[in-house]
Amino acid sequence: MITNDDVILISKGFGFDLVGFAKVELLDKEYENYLLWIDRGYQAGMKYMEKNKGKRKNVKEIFSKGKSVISLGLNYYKPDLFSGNKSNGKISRYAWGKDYHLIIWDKSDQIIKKLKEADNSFEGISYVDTGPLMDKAWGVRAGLGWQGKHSNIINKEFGSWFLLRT
Ligand code: B12
Repeated sequence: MITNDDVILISKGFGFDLVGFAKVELLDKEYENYLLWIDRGYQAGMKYMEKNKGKRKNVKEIFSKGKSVISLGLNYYKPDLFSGNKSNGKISRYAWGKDYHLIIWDKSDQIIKKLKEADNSFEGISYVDTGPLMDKAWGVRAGLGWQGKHSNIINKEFGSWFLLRT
């Protein structure tokens, strides 16, 4: 049987800095706030944020066998500064390297493969932005940190300079 320690060890082996676990439950308060957010039109042109409401509330609608949500954080902070040349635009640090989706997809596919090798009965699916999953809400429930006023998760060690994989 896979233990939390196995998941932590394997995930950290693939470079994730934060690993947390939450029980699969309905998102209640978070879901109500998401509905308020939509009602107020904060999604602006992001039409995809209005879709699949049921799945956002109930992860079992995405993966019915799921018992736990694993939340992973990957630190992307780099101390380098912007050039200071006013003719250059500024690009957010998370976008300085290769597309993070590709990097994280690859790592998490490999993590799932390793967990399956350790215990053939292990089943899991993972998302990075691509599905109707409330990554921040799950990250908070999994103990990765708290939601700051800027709405991202802040962790005592890494601040909010990390990307989430759920
Ligand atoms: C849509 C989206 C955006 C949108 C909207 C941002 C937003 N506030 O949601 C835009 C394009 C602006 C954006 C920008 C950025 N994003 Co973005 N984005 C997402 C995405 C795809 C969905 C987020 C979501 O569900 N929003 C819905 C709202 C409802 O969620 P929320 O803001 O957390 O709302 C909660 C509370 O704020 C509160 N609340 C909200 N509204 C209201 C209203 C009322 C009345 C009340 C009482 C409460 C309340 O309750 C809500 C539920 O808990 C996630 C990936 C994912 N699938 O989760 C990445 C994600 C959140 N983004 C991320 C990042 C890194 C960024 C940027 C920093 C990138 C950059 N450098 O530009 C910026 C940060 C901007 C900011 N301050 O939010 C990371 C955050 C990692 C972390 N440490 O938390 C994520 C998780 C992607 C990832 N895989 O790592 N993003």
